Amino acid sequence: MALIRSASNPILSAADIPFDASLIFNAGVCKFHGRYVMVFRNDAGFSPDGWDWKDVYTNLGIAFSNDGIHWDVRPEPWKFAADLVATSPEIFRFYDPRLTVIDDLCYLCFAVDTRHGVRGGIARTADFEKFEILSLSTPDNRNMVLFPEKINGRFFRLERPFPEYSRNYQERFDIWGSYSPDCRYWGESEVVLGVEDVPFCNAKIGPAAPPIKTERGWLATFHATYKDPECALHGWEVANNPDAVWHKKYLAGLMLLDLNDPRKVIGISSSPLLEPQEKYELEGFRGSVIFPGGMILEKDGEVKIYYGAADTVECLATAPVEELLAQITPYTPRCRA
Ligand code: BMA
Repeated sequence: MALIRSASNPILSAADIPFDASLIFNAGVCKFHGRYVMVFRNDAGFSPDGWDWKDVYTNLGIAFSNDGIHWDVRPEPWKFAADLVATSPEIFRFYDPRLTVIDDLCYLCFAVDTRHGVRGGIARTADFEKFEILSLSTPDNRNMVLFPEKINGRFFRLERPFPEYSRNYQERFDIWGSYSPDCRYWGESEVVLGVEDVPFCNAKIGPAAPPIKTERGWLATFHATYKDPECALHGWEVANNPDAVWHKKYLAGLMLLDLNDPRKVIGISSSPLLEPQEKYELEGFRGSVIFPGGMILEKDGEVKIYYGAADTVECLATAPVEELLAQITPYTPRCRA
C-alpha cells in the first residue's frame, strides 16, 4: 500500500504527557490558525502489569505542533471536557474526538458513554478553551465525522449507528450519512457503505478521519474489523482480565465519495489501507488495532493520516494524494441491492 509510516512513530505516547496518562490514542488532528492541533484521548490508570478498575478514567488532552510530527502538550487535561463529565448526571465518559475546521471555527465530533447508551455529539470551539455542544444523537451511535465544508449549503456528517436487533444480534454495523441545515438537526440519513461491501471486513465498519476534498471526490478513511476466533488473544487487557475477549483486528480502509452527495460511494480500496504490522500496532492494551482519526492534505499533495495504534499510542503515516486515489476501484453497492 501507498502509505509510509513515520520514522518518529509513535508520535505521541504516555511518556510525552505532563499529567497522569497511560493510553494516548484515537486523536483528532487539524490545522487551525497556522498550527497543527491535536485533541487526543487519554485512558489513565492502566499498566501492563495490571490495574484496579476504580483507578481508571478517560480524559482529553490538547497538543500543538508546527510540523505535524513533534508536539507541545498542554500541561493539563482539557478542563471543559473533564468538567462536562464531572457535572453531568448522565455522561460518564467523553472520548474519540475528531476535528474539522469550517469557517474559522473548529468543530469537534466525539462519543459519550451515558447511563442510557452511547451517543455521538458535535461541539464547536473558537479557542480550545470552551466549546458549545450543538447536537447529541440518540443511542447507540458514534464515530461521527463532519465534512470540512457545507455541501450545497448544508452540513454533512458520516456516522455509525449500531443496531443489534435487525442484525441478528451480531456486530454488523455500517457507515451512514446525514445532512443538517445548522449542525443541530440531522436528517435525510442513508446507509453509505455496508459492511457486506468491504472485502477485508467480516464484522463492523465505521467512519475514521474527516475526509479531504479532491477533484475526483471526497477521499475518506474508515475502520473495519476482522474477527478471527482462531486469532490468539493478545494485549494487556486480556492478560489482566479473565472476562475480556479480543479476537478482532482493526484495519483502515479508503473510500471515495461523490462531491455533490457524499452519501454516494464512487469506489473503495479493495485491500486495507493500513493493517497492523509494527510492534506498536500489534502490542499494547488491545493488540492489532489501527484507528484513524485525522487526515490532512498538505499543499504539496502529501496526505498525513493520524491513527491510534493498539489503543495505546498515536501514530502517523503519509502518502501522496495521487497514490491514495490510485487505490480506489469502482464500486457497485451490495448494501443497497
Ligand atoms: C471501538 C472504540 C474505539 C477503540 C476500538 C478498538 O469500539 O471503542 O475507541 O479504539 O473499539 O478497541
